[in-house]
Amino acid sequence: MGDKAYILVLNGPNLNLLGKRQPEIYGSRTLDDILADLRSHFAARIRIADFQSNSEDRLITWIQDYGFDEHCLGIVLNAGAYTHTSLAIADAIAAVPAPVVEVHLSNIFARESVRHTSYIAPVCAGSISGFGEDSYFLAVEALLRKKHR
Ligand code: CA2
Repeated sequence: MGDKAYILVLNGPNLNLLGKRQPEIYGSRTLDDILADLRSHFAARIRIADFQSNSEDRLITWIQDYGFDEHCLGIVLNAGAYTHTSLAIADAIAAVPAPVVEVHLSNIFARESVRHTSYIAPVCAGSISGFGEDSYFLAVEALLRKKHR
């Protein structure tokens, strides 16, 4: 694994509010807290880049831009509510060679039925849901295991 290798963590709509609103559902830690822990946990093994946006357009553009980069080992994607609506994000994931792991903090299958459908799950390498911030750690770990790439 060369120095240039990295994993991209993408967070979608409203995840910028983590730790600031509804801690009973999403926990009290901010996205920056989680990303800092993720980076320090994996520091010896892989570099982690990240972006967050509330815009479907920006998420798709990042998937396209980084998903074709040979140094990108994979993308960890929490698409937020776009998970349940966006055929456009699913198309972008299907179009790029980089494996994408779907993550959710909450167990989407234990919530309202509208959240039980994921448009992106069929085109992702795998999905991890319900482990709080550990979902991100498990997704990075999965991407580092070569057989999932
Ligand atoms: O459980 C997850 O990670 C979700 O992707 C979170 C989305 C939700 O629409 C998905 O069904 C499951 C919502 C993210 C909203 O994040 C907030 C964080 C703090 C306060 C308010 C919203």
